[in-house]
Amino acid sequence: MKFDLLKKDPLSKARAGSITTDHGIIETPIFMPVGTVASVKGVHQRELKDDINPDIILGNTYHLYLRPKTEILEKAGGLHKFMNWDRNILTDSGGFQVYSLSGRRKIKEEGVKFKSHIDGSYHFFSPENVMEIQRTIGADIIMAFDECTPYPCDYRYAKRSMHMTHRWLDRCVSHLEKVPAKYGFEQTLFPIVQGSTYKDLRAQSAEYIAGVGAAGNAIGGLSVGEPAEEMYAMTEVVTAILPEDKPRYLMGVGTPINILENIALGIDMFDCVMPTRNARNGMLFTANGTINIKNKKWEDDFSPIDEMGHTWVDLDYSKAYLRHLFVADEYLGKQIATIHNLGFYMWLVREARTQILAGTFYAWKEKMVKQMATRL
Ligand code: PRF
Repeated sequence: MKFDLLKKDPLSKARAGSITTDHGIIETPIFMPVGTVASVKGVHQRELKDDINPDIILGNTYHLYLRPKTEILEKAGGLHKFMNWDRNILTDSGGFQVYSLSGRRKIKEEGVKFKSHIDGSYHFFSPENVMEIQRTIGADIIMAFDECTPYPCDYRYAKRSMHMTHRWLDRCVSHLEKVPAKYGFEQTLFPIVQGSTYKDLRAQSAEYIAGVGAAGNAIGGLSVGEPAEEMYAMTEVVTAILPEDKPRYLMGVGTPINILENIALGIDMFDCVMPTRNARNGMLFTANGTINIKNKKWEDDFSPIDEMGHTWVDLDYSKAYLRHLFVADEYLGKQIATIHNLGFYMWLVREARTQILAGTFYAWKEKMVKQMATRL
């Protein structure tokens, strides 16, 4: 994997760059649509490619390991082939889903014993077996096994957990060297900074992670319920320490405003279920604010979903029609809303990149943040 830093914004820490992997180029800043179970919910691969056009999508080790199971992915020749997606994929390690989704779980130095949210069966994740599972899934970028601390989290727990995440990282790195990639292309491991909402821990963790010298680095443990200002403060501490010549990925973030603010703080990569999940609940993101399409006020509004027309659905369908689909609980409503929201998120990060390259990012970001805070 190679990262080229193309331009730095003069008024903020925003950067435009480009990552090259065996599955192509990822232009940064980037938003990665979430395809948890080998499917970006409600979107065909053809729509994903032709209409939304991301350079990279995300999958989840936790879910894929439980279903369809690692063995099936191996037989398929890896996740790219299984799901018919020939561009980049990143898999999260399970270091978050185990805590947020599984039933009972027990965290020890050795790893985490957890209960499947699907059938209640017991399983065990360790830094070693998570590296092996991610080798078999076969994503281009794979994540270290970490513990994502909850919010709030007391200092003693956060510190102990951070040190364990660092030890787990060392185990990930040494085990990965022993297990070769399976499908003829390179896989790159990203370590994850933790440290809850404590500046000194965040700085310590960032120093440790930077010392590993990975090709890219991630920040975890944020957007778990803390106020946005606290998240930004942590991002700022960490991006000041992580190497400038490597991409930085802020995990599970966030709203369109969170994304622009974190780009301004030096983040290059984002993922979040928000555009897809909120779409299924009838919430649409636009440059002028958010829309609840189920609201009665749209009943006879025959204007296009979004005049900006980032994807064809925005211009081809009216708000009144989309509202009707939601009220009637038609699948198509969720599909259209998902394409709209993903199209909007992709536009947002691409426009941010264009503005960074033009040297006009900061003023644009300030304007957009104000505009997008509106509820329409
Ligand atoms: N760790 C991992 N995945 C994650 C997170 C984390 O801390 C988060 C936190 N927002 C989202 N996804 N492994």
